[in-house]
Amino acid sequence: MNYDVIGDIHGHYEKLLALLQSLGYRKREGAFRHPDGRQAIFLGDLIDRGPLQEEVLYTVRDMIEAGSARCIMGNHEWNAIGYFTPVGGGEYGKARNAKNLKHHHVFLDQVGLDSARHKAWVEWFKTLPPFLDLGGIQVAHACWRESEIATIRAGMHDGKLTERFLAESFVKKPAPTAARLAMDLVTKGPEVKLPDGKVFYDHEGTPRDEIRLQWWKEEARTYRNAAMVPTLQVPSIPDKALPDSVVMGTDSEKPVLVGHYWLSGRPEVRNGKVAVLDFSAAGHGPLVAYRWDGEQVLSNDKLVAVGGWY
Ligand SMILES: [Mn+2]
Repeated sequence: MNYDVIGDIHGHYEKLLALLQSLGYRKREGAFRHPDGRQAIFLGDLIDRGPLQEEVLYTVRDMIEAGSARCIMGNHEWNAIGYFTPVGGGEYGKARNAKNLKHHHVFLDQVGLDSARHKAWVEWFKTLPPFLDLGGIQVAHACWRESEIATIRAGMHDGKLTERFLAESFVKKPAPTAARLAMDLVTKGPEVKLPDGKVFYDHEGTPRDEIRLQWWKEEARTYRNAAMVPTLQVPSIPDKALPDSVVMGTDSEKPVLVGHYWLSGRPEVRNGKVAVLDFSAAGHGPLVAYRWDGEQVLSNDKLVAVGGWY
């Protein structure tokens, strides 16, 4: 089967419609379908931030039910499950505090906190697998590493996470569970604490002592070369060797396609083996798809970008 792998939508329904149109999908019998039988693969983060989140959810859900799409779980769907799920003592899997509300309130405004629709969408999020092995390629929201994928696979039944694994994935204290560490890596990617008490300032101006890693840069050996930070912040990242515990690259034998990273600039694959398809559709960037037709070396001419500036 050939696939159209689609990056993070974050409620931007107008970009989703434009991209599906441009890829050749047409609405028939209630769902978008491709005349050649291609399947759309959504990389997660359907919700939060954008203006028409339920429209995106209905569109994707209808495609899945029609057999014309599959979708994996992003960190925003995982967080949404936690935000809805009590874990005892008046607490939730994802704390209902101001910081988390800031990232989730547009979704909650649309569905209504603790409403029947809220519950129904959370139940649907639980049906999304955190990764898919599609034969010739593999997809996850942020990173593929065999050990963490194996941990998650062991926590799945009938193609979805078990309630028990999900509950374990919300446990941070006294120490994060294996389920939490695996979900963190696969849906949010690897991070490392900066040495010597150093910090950088993220795009909201918040000081942070941990950096996201451009894990696909197998050759990167220093914090500065590996860091995923705003360009102006690069000089403040130490040009010092990464600790041995940091693993760069992926051990997947097949090409890996992910979203999550809010890239900017002209859409390009990272290399022949890794494509990152999030080019900030949540902001002013385009929604990006990779049209995969069986090749084992990914290439830029298979990318389709619509609905944004770059
Ligand atoms: Mn994400």
